[in-house]
Amino acid sequence: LITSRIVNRQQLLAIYRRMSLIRQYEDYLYKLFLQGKVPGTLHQCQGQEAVAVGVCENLRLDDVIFSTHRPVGHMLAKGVSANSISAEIWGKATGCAGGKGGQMHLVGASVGAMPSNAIVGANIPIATGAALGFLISGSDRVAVSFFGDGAVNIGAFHEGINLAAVRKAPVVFVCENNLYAASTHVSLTTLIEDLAERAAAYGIPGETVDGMDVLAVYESAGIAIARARQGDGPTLLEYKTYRYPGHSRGDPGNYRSQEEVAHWKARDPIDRCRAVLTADFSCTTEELDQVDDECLTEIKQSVQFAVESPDPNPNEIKTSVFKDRRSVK
Ligand SMILES: Cc1ncc(C[n+]2csc(CCOP(=O)(O)OP(=O)(O)O)c2C)c(N)n1
Repeated sequence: LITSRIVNRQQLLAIYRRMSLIRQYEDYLYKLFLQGKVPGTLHQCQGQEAVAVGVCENLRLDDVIFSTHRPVGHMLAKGVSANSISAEIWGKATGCAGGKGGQMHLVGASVGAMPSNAIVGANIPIATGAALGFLISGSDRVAVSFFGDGAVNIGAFHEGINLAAVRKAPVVFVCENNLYAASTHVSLTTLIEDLAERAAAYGIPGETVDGMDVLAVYESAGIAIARARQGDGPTLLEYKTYRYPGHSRGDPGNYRSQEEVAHWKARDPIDRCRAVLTADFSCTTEELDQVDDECLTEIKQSVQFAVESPDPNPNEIKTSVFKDRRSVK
């Protein structure tokens, strides 16, 4: 079997579980959002699960990821608990950023999920900096920067990747090309179709991969991460993917045709993973449905935990906030 060359049954089931957790988390929160129960807006990642999970399944706990304004998938994939994510979204003291960050500022430092950064492209040089730190300290840890197609024309993209390239920093650049930066189609801002071609400009390897196929993501990311770990420097990976919902919850996504959305949904990464598990590893529908049920229970419990958690203490409003030392008496 081709599949068993890449993963065994247990590994693919773990991958399926993570993807199911992410999809159902996002769907459940959207349901609550429509009921007016979620504070703030949400940037959701349904459709993009295979990228987050396929990449993170190759990482060690002490490797680090840097995420974006669309962080839930990356966080759950790296092992941040649903409880701490939900509590953060509800602005509670038990949240992963103490309730001060909200949905765009998730973090899980103990599992290597660095604070997500909502400034487009900003995490690229930050990930490079972390990787340079690993290099200088002689560790074999790896950093991963996730960003969208909207980041590839930001100055920080060029500076960050070039610096990583010349210093052979152990970092993997993961572009989630979901075709749109908010409502702007990628073809309006970038004239090349495969964004990974940009890698040639920095003298590093680049690869464009089907981001709706978790096994293709897992395999390609595995090669890039191993390369970085063994001292061969960075790789630019581009995953062609699609976000099913609009950019944020106020966006119905009407700039996309129904045919286009249907085309991508027909290649759904979770359906495809189920099909492989069934065909190649003889998983039953009941077995996979049970995994889905367990994930949903975990998600519902996390929301319950968030709702019942205490608000942050107002006296702590200034803790963990950057202070300009010149103004501190
Ligand atoms: C530097 C900067 N410019 C603009 C914005 C506003 N903004 C937030 S998300 C976004 C679109 C980002 O698109 P992309 O990078 O492709 O990621 P996606 O939303 O598709 O996941 C924009 C323009 C921002 N946060 N930062």
